Amino acid sequence: MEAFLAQNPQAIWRRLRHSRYARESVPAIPFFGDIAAVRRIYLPNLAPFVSPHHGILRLVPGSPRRFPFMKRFLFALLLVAGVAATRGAAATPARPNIIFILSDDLAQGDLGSYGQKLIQTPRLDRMAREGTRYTQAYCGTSVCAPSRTSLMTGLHSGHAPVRGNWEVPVEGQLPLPEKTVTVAQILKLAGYATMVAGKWGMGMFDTTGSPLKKGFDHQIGYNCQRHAHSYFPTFLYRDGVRFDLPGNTGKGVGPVYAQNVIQTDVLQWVRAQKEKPFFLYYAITLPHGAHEIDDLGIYANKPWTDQQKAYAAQVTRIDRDVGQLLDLLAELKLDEKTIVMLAGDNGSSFSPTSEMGKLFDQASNGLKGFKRGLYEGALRQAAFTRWPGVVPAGRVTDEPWAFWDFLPTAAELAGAQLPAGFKTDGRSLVSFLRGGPAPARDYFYWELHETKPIQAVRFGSWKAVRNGITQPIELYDLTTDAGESKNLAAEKPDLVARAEALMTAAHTPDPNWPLTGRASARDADRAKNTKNAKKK
Ligand SMILES: [Ca+2]
Repeated sequence: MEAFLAQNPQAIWRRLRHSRYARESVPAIPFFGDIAAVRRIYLPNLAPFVSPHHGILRLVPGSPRRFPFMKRFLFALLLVAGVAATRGAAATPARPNIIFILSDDLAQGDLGSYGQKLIQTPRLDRMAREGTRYTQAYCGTSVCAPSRTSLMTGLHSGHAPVRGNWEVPVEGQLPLPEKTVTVAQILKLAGYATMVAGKWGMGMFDTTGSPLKKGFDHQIGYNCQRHAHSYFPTFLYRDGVRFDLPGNTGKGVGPVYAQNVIQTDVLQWVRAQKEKPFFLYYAITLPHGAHEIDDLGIYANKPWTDQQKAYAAQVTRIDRDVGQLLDLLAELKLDEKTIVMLAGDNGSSFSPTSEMGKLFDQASNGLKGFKRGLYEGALRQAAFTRWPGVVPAGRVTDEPWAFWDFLPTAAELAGAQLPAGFKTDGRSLVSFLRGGPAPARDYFYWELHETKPIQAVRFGSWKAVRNGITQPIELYDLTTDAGESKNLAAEKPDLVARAEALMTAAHTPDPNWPLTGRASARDADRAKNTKNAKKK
């Protein structure tokens, strides 16, 4: 093989040089091995014809493409790729740009690719077709702050420092502790430029949970989740510094739509990234309530309520804005250097019998439950990944993964070192993203501290839910009953015992998050916030 590597490229190059040239390039070849080895051994001879990006080999326009030559050429490339892969695949990381778009409360059933008919999402549907769509992608847990904490920290909600929405006076949420490491810190250390846009919700700027202390170079948008309930707020933050949105009152529609300000900043920042790979965490606040928008667009004359029109317009605005971002990647020729993942942060926020649920029939997309619960409708996300040439296009998979897998996935893609002693509950999805099977694991675990603490665990196709520590464990077989309608607990006591043991093992006790009720400090903060709200 060494002889082949040393000599055959020369022979191929000679033949290519004397063949006819075509204007179009041929499709890219995903490359799974050591790109540095290919560059070193192969490209010096074939540089005019091969454009190497991170993990991709593509013939450049003008390459010869007559079939007999091309067939041999591609064959030789694949051989080299295979040889290089066996020479130490992990030696040089691909280091793509990484974009994670997290929509607040977007549900599977909101999108055309999951069956929505009334709300238009052509660009997101195309994104799903151009990549892989997941039917069993699980959020961290089914409300904002703990779900995002799981995404950022690689920890499930039995280990994470934030396991519920805890508002801290006068603005912001319970901060991530100083010692908690985020994916942004890991990527920043690995040389990535980092940005967070939209809503943060894991600590104000003067706390240990500030995004600027958690690995982000640049920030635009809201910090506090409550502040983000207004789409026409009086101010936003850029790099932790407050700036006004003139004319807005924070009460209903005003002149400046916050998402427009945020989107403009995101596009500018991406355009400016030339030196380093980048990580963009785009936590879009739409379509969470309040359902406010600056333009109802194609829904203005629909025979729907104002809230229904605004909600549909919010979802379609996500579609437009994500489309603009994807268009920018294409313009900057970053398509094949950039992995884009998109997900909702929890299931639909609506009951199927609500004003939205009834019209759009999207609330749980055939599943049971919605936001603030732990049934599948609360946990399964609208989610897809696009990375042309690497992530298979048109793949739809029902293999499960969860938000806490993102950190180890991003770290592997970036070739980043994890800090000594760092522990994650996640598994790297890199092989799964590229078309392989999802990583094996013993179980997925969730807890949620809203009105009363609740827990759920999935092991294999079994799903167990406990709606309170004093409540009985319910057991469902997801292979035959994804809608969790038939509780099999009485028939399967051994599996119930196993579920209980997993729930116990997965929950690390934390004084902030007792399974028996609410922490008194949290109640005290809530009382202060209520008092402040009355004063206003
Ligand atoms: Ca949410």
